[in-house]
This record gives sequence, structure tokens and C-alpha cells, in this order.
Amino acid sequence: DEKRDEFLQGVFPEGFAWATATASYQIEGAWKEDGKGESIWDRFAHTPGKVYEGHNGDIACDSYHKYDEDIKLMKSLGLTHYRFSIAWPRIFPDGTAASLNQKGLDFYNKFIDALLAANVIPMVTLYHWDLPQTLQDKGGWPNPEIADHFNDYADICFKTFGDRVKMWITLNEPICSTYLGYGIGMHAPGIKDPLNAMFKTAHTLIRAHTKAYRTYESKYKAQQKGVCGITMNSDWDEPKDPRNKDDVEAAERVLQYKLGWYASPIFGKAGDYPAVMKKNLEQKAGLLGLPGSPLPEFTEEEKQLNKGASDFFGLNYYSSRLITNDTSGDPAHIAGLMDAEETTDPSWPRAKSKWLFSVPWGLRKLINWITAEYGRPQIWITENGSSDDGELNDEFRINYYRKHINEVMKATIVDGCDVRGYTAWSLLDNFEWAEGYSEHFGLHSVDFNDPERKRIAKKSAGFIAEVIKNNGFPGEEATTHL
Ligand code: GBH
Repeated sequence: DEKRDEFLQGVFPEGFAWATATASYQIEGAWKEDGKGESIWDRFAHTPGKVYEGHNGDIACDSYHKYDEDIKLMKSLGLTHYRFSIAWPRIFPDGTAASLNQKGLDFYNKFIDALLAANVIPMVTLYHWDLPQTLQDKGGWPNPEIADHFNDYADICFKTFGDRVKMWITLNEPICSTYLGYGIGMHAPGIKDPLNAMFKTAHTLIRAHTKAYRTYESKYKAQQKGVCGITMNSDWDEPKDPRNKDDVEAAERVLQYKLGWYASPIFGKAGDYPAVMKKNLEQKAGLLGLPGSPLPEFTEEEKQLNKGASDFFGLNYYSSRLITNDTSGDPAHIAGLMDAEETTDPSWPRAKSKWLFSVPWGLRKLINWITAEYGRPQIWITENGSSDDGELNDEFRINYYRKHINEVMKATIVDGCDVRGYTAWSLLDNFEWAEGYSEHFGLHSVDFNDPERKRIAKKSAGFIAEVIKNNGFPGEEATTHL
């Protein structure tokens, strides 16, 4: 039949979107130019001992000044879309509407116009981790008021850029802000408070997302005709022993913690946290002698507003884990809270990043899990990629992309999941958070010792350009890429 033919030809449905992604703090530099305020990442990276060898994003790829060069790279890849993020502290230097900075708006106006002139569709993330430091000084994400400030910031972005931006992503990977930022302190603002601040952070983030989504829906959508969603990341969690029902249950529980924590309120039927998390945390609170579950509660009204507050499911996928049921862990730590041990398989090839094992089939399984769990939402792969030492002849990356794109193809064409686009992380090597410039994810290399920040195409850039030109792998049976 038709579907089978498409599969044999190895091409995606017509109109499938092809993008690369970046984030403001990772590429822009110009950290205190044109009125920009300090962000929690400026503060964190300027604090000794937080980032690999004291690296920071003060200059990064200097994309603030070199965005024309970035757009040339996009053109040579043949991208249909480009995913980038807006730096909140450029728009509101002190985080609040009172501090509106026209020069910040001017920069993104110019950039968006340049993208459109190059025929590249902007996909805009509002929050990729660079919270204005002044809002951290007011308590940061655990403070529920931050949701209202985020809504004000989102509102001005919709209002200013929405005539040209038709695809909005409120938050990038809320679990990273939550767990890495306020749970284990590996990311800005570096807070280690897994039983309190961490859960409050997640709660504010979800409320912030929902408020911004409803603002777009009620004030802008009818006129601007765009879409608004959220991007979440997750590993695929595979039971270590699939015949052991405790492991099967544990793997499901871990998925609910990693992805369901944010996805269930928004894409689930109840507008609320996953039932298994609520039950599990109730029990852990008892064991820890806490006064109550660390998981805050949504009001009935909030649940109604959460439900359906996303026009698409943005998914970032990098790796997978094997899950063993394990109730012996310390409940004061995440693994102990989840009653699970996470391992990897020795056969999985590892990238430069210590957490990144190439498990392409995990992506297909994750897409299918989301499709079944949340009633076949429209899915956009908003990030996928791998790291190395920055070599130009990057065969590992090519293989990683080839196999993962092929699994997306199977999920789309063979399994019938509704995947609309694929985004490679990243357009160019950039500031890899706590790892500084020591791990490279780019299709283009950047010389960080050169004041000009010269960009050079890697071999993988040529590979991706071919895939995009062909909308897949025509003439090749998809299974040959396994
Ligand atoms: C994405 O996160 C980010 O959106 C992007 O900004 C980033 O550059 C890209 O991935 C590559 O990392 O250090 O063992 O505690 C991906 C999901 C989840 C990957 C947390 C790193 C830390 C593991 N990230 N994980 S560890």
C-alpha cells in the first residue's frame, strides 16, 4: 500500500520539517551588551568551580554579532526551520515588564527578519534556562510569582514578534531546570534541594507554561494564526529484565517521573501530575518524616487550564537507560524516590558526553509511548544529537543522525505516529553548559580561540544537507540503516 511504498523509498511525508537548534546563552555572547541584564547562567559561569575550566558564555559563538554567518550555514544545510531561544534578560533586564529594553526587541526583530528573508521559518523558544538573576534574587523558580513574570515576558514576545513567528515553545526541558538547577545543583542557579525547591520549581514552571499558553490562545492566536507548545526531554527507559514485572513497572514509573511530571498535567486527561508519582511521593514523605508530600497540588481551576495547553508535543531525545526495580535507595535522593536503578548496556556506543549512549531504537519506542499515553499528539523532535571532541571528520555523529532519523521514519511511517519535524542539535559547536567548550555537538565547528569565531562545516553538515534535500533516504530501504 501507499504507506509501505513510502517506507521502501525511505522518505518522509511531504512537508516534513527539517531544523537545527541552538539556545541564547550557548551561542549569543554579548552578555552585557545593549542593556541586557545578568542571567543565572552569567552568574553561575562567573562563579569559580561551577563550569569546566572556568569557561563561560561571555562571547560563546558571538552569534549576537555573527548571525548573518549562522544564517548562511542554515542556507547551505537547506533547513526549513531554525529553532533558537530568546534571552529573557535582553527583553526584561530585571525580569519584570517595568524594565522593558527596546534594544533587546530590536535585536530579535532584526534576526527574525533576516531569517525570513533567507526563507527559514523561525521556531522560537522563550526559556532555554537563562532566568534573569534579579528574579533568582527573589527566590527563583520555587517562587510562584515567577510564573506571572514569565507570562508578562511571553506576552511582549507574542505581541512584538508574533506577526512573523508562528511557532512558539514556552520552555525547553523543564526537568533540567528542575533537577539540575534546583535538585542537584549542577546547573544554574546551583541549588541542591531535592525534597523542596525542586518540586516547587517544577510546579511554577508548569504554571508559567500554562499561563503563557493561555495568553497566546486568548490574545494572539486568532489573529496571528500560530501555534504554541512546550518541549520536554526524556531518555527512553527500558526494563532491564522485560520478563520481570517489577522492572517493567519501574521503567514505567521512571518515565512518569522524567517525562510525565511535565507532560501529564498538559497532555494527560486530568490536568494533573502522574498518579504513580503522587502515590509514590506520598509514601516517601512518610518514610522521610516530612509533614506531607513534596509534590505541590494544582487547584481544580489550574488543572482545567493545564489540560490541553499545548498545540504540539516538543520532544528532545538523546539516550536511553535500562531500569531495575530497587527499593533500597535513599529516598532523599532521586533514584531512591523513584525506587529504580539506572544502567546502560555495554553494547551501546558512547559519545563524548558521559551520559550519552547511542540507542536509536529508544527514540522510536519513546515516540510510540507518547503517542499511546497522550492520545496521538502532534510530535516535533525539537532536539537530537551527539557529542565528540570537535573533529571535522565526524563519522560517529553521522552514524548517530542516520540511525536516529531512520527510527523517526519508522515511528512515522510504519507505526503511524504523528511526527511533523526533526531538529538536529546543534547548528554549531557551542557552550555546553557545565561542560563548557569541552564537548562539541555542532554540525559546524567554531574556533573558540579565534576572535572571529570562524565557522567550518563538518562532514556531518554535508550528510544532513543530503538527507534534507532528499527528505530522507530515497531508494534505500529504511531497515538497511539499522
Ligand atoms: C539538551 O539537554 C539541551 O537542551 C541543550 O541545551 C544541550 O546543549 C544539549 O542537550 C546537549 O547536552 O551530567 O550526568 O547529570 C539534553 C538533556 C539532560 C543531557 C541532563 C545532560 C545531564 C546528565 N540533558 N543531562 S549528568
